[in-house]
Amino acid sequence: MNIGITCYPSLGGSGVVATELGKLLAERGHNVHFITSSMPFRLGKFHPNIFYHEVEVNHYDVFKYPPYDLTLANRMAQVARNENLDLLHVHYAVPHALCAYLAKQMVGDRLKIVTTLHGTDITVLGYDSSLSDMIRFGIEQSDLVTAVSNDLIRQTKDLLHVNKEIIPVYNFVDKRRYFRKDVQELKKVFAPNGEKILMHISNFRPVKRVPDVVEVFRLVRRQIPAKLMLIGEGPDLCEIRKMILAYGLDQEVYFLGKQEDVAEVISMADVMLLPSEKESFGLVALEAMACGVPVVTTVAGGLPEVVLDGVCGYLCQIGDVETMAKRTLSLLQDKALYDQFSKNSIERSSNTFCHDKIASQYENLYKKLLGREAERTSQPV
Ligand code: GMT
Repeated sequence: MNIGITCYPSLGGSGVVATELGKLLAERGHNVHFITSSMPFRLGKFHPNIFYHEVEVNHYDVFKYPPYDLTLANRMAQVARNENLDLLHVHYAVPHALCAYLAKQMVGDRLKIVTTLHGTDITVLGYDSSLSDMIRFGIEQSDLVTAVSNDLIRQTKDLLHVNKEIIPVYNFVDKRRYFRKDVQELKKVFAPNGEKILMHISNFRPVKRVPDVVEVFRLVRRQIPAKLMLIGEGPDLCEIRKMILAYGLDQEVYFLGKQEDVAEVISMADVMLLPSEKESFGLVALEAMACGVPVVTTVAGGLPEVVLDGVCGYLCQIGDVETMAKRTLSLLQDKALYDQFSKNSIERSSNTFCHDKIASQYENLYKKLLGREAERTSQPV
């Protein structure tokens, strides 16, 4: 198949999933064309059947706002014609589903549109009345719509009342790259006296509730020696630095910024903290599980579909930092329990969220949409 993929190419779970999926589809022999504003950051080395088509927005004085959406739609249509695309798989509804719809109007009905909903395109933008009708339209005009959790499907239906089947396809991790790496020496640099390492990775936006991470860390440190590693960047980072200084914890917390080799970094962690108030899936939780790191998180959104409570980590109420600290301590102070959770996490990530299985689900959905025979080996979610 000739497949076009559009996503946000910079850091972010939806871009990671889109890029990793593209790589898997290319490994399966499909021609994959990324149509994005810059090279997707996870694309990495050269792949013989992966192509990158840059969306370049020209600036003209007549425009107060450069028309990125129209340029993207135009580029999608060009690539669809030139490369004979069978389908465009767009990740994140806004504006990608609408741009794909426009491209399809230009190219003709043979071009199919697959839209994957990732979370904030519904759970944040869906509340914005200046966008919500457009989002609903984009979803309803797509030929196939998937969402990364059942909870996100429920929220999409409740909020936007869309008249469209939405198919759940979970996110995945590539277990050939996501496993616990040997980072003993590296870990000593950050925790020279054998301190436990708590970790948080996010885009430091309010929905991630990063202040809760700091509160949990403070409570944990009252009981055991521990360090905190914060990975990523975003609008709340400044406030978090101030908070850590005010608590006198600056020698105990490491700010590592954006990281390329996430599996290596995660392998240093003892517990991953993800106290989000919204999270359609929580790719970071899955990445941690794949590396055998239990996750202490919340009941928000799709997280209960990823992290099984009392099996791979703990699900707590949003904002309940005392319980999160208690659960973190229970894991860190009981080696047998910790090892069991670690084993359960690896098993769950490699069974339920196996990269091959999820790639087959997408591939079979494409084939069905295009009227081609689906592989018999695939398992529905
Ligand atoms: O987490 C974010 O704010 C980034 C956002 C994105 O679009 O990349 O993440 C969303 O998509 C990820 C991949 O499907 C999910 O794992 C995240 O849970 C989801 N974020 C939210 O729902 C807040």
